[in-house]
Amino acid sequence: MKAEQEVARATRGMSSPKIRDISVIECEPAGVRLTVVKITTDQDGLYGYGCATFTQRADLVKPAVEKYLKPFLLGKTTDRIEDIWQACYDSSYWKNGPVLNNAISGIDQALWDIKGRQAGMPVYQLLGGKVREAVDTYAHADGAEYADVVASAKRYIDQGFRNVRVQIGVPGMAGYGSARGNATTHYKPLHDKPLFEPLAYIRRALKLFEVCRQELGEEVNLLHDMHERVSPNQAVQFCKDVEKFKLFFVEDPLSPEDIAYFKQIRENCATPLAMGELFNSPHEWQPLIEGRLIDYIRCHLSQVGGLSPARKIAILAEQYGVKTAWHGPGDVSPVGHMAQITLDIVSPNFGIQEYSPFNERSQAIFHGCPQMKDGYLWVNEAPGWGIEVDEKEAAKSPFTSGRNGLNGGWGEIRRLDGTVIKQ
Ligand code: GCO
Ligand code: MG
Repeated sequence: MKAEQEVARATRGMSSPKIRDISVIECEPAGVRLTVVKITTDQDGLYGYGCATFTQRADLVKPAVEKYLKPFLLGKTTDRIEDIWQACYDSSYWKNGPVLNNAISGIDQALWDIKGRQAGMPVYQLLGGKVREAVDTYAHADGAEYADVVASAKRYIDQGFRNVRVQIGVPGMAGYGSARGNATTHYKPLHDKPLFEPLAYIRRALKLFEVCRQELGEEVNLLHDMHERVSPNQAVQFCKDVEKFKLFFVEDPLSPEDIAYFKQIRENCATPLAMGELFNSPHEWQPLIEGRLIDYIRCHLSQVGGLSPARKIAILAEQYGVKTAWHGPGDVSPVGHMAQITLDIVSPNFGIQEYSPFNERSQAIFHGCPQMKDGYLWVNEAPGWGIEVDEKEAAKSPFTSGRNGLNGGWGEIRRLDGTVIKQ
């Protein structure tokens, strides 16, 4: 190592690095748009990465970072993570929206990465160190038919997973989380868009849990994502009806607009409830946690503004006996996954972590992805997030306009009569 580099490394942590540049890395490994913010400091070789992925409106996050946060932050010290978070949050006056929160998350997580690299420690050490060895996860089992879901779940159980989310296709319909299948149906929708009817889905899902318990036994933990597809009263009934299957949790039975109905679900059953991936504002998670109306808070870290606010949510939840189950789909970058498993490993009230495998393209771009073994994710032990982004590889997988030409935006799903439903 060159002498100057040694000096630079030795003096890190003593002097205050200043933000010299902020750039946005965009890539689309295997069809999923990922956005990562890079902060470079005035200290030799000291930089950091943060996840700012909002796949459905990905193109808007970059200008939010480059046109607004970058000029605001250039020259500021990286020492003050919380102070920077507060200043960015307030500087738009109107706030708590997904684009701006993601932009702030990119900055926030990059600053934590820098802090870890300065200290020569993984970020979990800066948050107090591990309270467990590794992070228990759940995998996604799905299929067009019951037998396909069971086979898919068995494959994960054989790999060592103790927890499996099960989703079944609804013939002729655009259900969430599984293939649609080729079954012919009698439906005659009054439109040519993807179709969904809540009651058809509910019947399939209830039967699925019965089949899964028969075929997979009692020991495996089963989870299910309703993806806010039914009416509030249907959600109350559904949660009541599935109580007997002893699910690990039912996720998103209600949409964020309908969270007041959680009270009714609670009054009717003890089915464990998870909610939060769509939340952007404290007004959404506070009442559910304080009212003990859910069992698992599962915000999407970058949608709430990064590691700093998510850590506060975890601590708030701990006070009320609510556990964490951070949102971990494919549309979180490996940097974002490291941020959430960092929280998992330091939080006493960790519940479970959603797992999405890091595909080959993603691993070519992001070096140092967390390792999966027997259903457990292991944090990277290198300083910061322990992840290096290969920008040349990232450039080989640029954003595309997507299969539907909507740049990552989702199309519409309609009921038989043409009414748009929540996705
Ligand atoms: C989940 C989610 C995802 C989201 C996706 C949106 O629980 O994993 O519901 O599958 O739909 O992240 O882009
Ligand atoms: Mg979900």
